[in-house]
Amino acid sequence: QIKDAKKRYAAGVLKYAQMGYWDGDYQPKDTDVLALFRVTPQEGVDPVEAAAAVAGESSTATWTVVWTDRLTAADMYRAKAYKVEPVPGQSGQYFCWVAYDLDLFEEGSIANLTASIIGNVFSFKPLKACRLEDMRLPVAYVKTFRGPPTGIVVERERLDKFGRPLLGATTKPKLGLSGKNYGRVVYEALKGGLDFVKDDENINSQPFMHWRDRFLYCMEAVNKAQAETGEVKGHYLNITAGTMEEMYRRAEFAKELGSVVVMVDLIIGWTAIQSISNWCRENDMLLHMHRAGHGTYTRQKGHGISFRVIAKWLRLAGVDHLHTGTAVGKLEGDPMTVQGYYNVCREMTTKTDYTRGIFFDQEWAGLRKVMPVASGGIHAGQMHQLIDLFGEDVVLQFGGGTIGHPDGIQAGAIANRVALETMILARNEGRDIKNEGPEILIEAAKWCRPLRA
Ligand code: CAP
Ligand code: MG
Repeated sequence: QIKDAKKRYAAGVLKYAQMGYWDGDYQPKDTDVLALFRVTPQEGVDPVEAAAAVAGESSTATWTVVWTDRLTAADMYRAKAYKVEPVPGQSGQYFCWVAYDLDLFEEGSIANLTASIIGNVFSFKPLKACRLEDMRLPVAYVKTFRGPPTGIVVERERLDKFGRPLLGATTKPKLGLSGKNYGRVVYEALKGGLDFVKDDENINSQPFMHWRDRFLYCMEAVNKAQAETGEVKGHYLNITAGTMEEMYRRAEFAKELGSVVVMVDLIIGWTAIQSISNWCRENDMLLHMHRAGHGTYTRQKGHGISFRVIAKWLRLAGVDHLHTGTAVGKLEGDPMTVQGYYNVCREMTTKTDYTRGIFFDQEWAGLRKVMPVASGGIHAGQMHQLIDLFGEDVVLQFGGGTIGHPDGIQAGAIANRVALETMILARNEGRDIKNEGPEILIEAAKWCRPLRA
């Protein structure tokens, strides 16, 4: 591949810069879509040429000049790479900034945006690797999306829960429980003090438990726990299915049963996400987004897409909850980078912050906020760290950390609720929870047996 890229470059085939896809003097317009790529050019490929190639292949270009360019307003439609800088400490990698005219994109369609921005470029021969690090979406474009159907403010009002993170748990084991046993897990966890229980990513409608049974038993558990505790409770009913028609059918049934929330997974695709988001908006339903599969393209630092970009696209597409990582749990994640994802979900203007990986100011233009979800191998003993890192607008989700409690599921939920409320109280009283956290938990464990266990 390297040889071929060199040969093609030498033969003058790869002259994207000359074709007008590089302009070092370009001043991006307020209405431009901006993208920052981390590019690793093949040996012998000039970084500016690589940046121009990215701009070219993600907008109008093909590998050679075509006569039909002259039949369009070609200069306006050509994306422009306008800045290239070596990535500090990473030899052979370059940050490349590219500007796209707004007219290159259809309004309100993530599918259309992504077909350009992550289209051909990621398998392009002159590049060894390519990663989409961040994007600036202009206000004019943001306004063509409807965003989260509910948002944090309205969610808290509907649930009547304020001033603390929400608590959840993923039902375990992931697969194999019958409907009745599954419903018992949900009831125990909600009765013990959780706000939500969650279907796992891979539970849909399998031979051991059909979706209708799951929905019926879960909602029976929700209703019983609500009646007994006097609190609003929910279970994220996973409506992910093989077709859109089937997803709507399951969503309608969830609504009929009185659920406040439905769940889908990132793997259903952008168009399906936007469609179900519209359904949630029309039906006053929260939309919980799990992110199965994201690690296949977000984890490698040199190739793929940063999750901060996925989070931006999902805020536009319109989800209410989004799994955004824990930094302290079982799944990989650097605390600063993960905080950057939380900022994308929760701020009305996401400010440039290089320490958190945010390369552009992003104006959300009134789009509602997304409630981030911390999940994956966390437990009550980390409560101080989680609150210190993520604040109070977050769902803290302890699956194994509830259902794995030695004294049972209700005890697990009590331990989490007591740890949470104790920590919020301590923080509100001005205690330094980051450093005194373990001590605060030990104090509460003196009077709370489930927490002690
Ligand atoms: C968590 C979880 C979630 C992960 C996904 C699991 O269970 O249900 O799928 O949180 O990761 O299957 O691992 P535990 P993320 O609480 O028992 O670990 O939230 O980062 O997308
Ligand atoms: Mg899971």
